[in-house]
Amino acid sequence: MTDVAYVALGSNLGNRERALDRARTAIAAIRDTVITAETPIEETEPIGPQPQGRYLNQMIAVTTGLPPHTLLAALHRIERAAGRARASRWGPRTLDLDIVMIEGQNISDDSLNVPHPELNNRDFWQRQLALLRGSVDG
Ligand code: PH2
Ligand code: MG
Ligand code: MG
Repeated sequence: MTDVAYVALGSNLGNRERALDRARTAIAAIRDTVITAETPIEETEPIGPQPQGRYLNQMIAVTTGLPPHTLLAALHRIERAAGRARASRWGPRTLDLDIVMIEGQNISDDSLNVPHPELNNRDFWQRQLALLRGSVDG
């Protein structure tokens, strides 16, 4: 089975643009997974309690033969390999990779919620997702 998944990339620590570039390269190397579309990178105001720097955010569409939790594990490995530093939940981080949506799937368990519960609160995710779904659907 092939799924179409939408993955959000975010960084607000260190060389943010390089973190996103490297993340895309690493995602393209995940087995059975192909990046089919990317949005432009946008700079966004931080969402969350503590004062922190602005984020670079981007979303990509992938097709993948991996089950959702296997894709998630691969994304977590990429975050760790990026030397992800994260002080706290919602706090600044070098790289964050979130599965925002998978076409035709609703998942809700201890490790994965898809669609991502924050989708409704993030204008930039909604805009980026609309762009990608437009280009995926032709
Ligand atoms: N991610 C967070 C917390 N706050 N703010 C913006 N602008 N972009 C993010 O990706 C983001 C955030 C936790 O994952
Ligand atoms: Mg996140
Ligand atoms: Mg995350």
